[in-house]
Amino acid sequence: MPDYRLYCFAQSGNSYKVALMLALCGLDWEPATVDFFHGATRDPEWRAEVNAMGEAPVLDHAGKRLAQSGVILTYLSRRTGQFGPENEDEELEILRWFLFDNHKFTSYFATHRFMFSLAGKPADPAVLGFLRSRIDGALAIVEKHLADRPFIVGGRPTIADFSLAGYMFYPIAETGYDLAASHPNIHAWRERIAALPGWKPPYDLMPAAPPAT
Ligand SMILES: N[C@@H](CCC(=O)N[C@@H](CS)C(=O)NCC(=O)O)C(=O)O
Repeated sequence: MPDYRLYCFAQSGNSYKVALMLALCGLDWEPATVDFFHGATRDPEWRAEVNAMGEAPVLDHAGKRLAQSGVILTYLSRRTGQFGPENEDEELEILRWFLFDNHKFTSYFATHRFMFSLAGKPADPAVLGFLRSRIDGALAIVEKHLADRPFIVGGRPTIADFSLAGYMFYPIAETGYDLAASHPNIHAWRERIAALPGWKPPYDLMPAAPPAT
């Protein structure tokens, strides 16, 4: 049995953050697919047994069960000694970007993508418009940050990159964002991440959940 078990699904960029870390660290892991589009994370039994917060990803390792991608990334970097901070300043900087990512970057980008292409029903244009305005603001902040540095923290790839990049590798038809055309620094950064040994895109790392019906 593999050392790590990740409750995940390929459409989940939050899961991809962790799957990518597991792959880049060369760890022995297996996915446990979450049937997200048919309500798995809202099922009271799933919440009681797997994650009371009703979210993927969840990682099982050595008798521990961990949720929240930022917590899991921190745990894995501590366990492996890879992609973590080298001092307290970097630790705080990574935490700062995790919080920004979870609140402003991933959250709006993922919600927009879900409504835009995955929900299985037409989205309200006003809601999409609002989300796009929030996303554009967050993308601009990351674009500027990456203007004069190769990675988010410390000049080398860290778990901060894997958090922020969670939704950066999905097809344009899914996200509605052509980042290569609109955000050259973000595009160059994701190319640097994609060049890391062991990198794979989300649909090659995790099984897809059956789509909404
Ligand atoms: N902050 C959480 C977000 C996790 C999250 O929102 N996961 C989505 C899938 S990508 C989910 O399970 N959502 C369930 C729901 O909102 O009902 C993390 O970083 O792990």
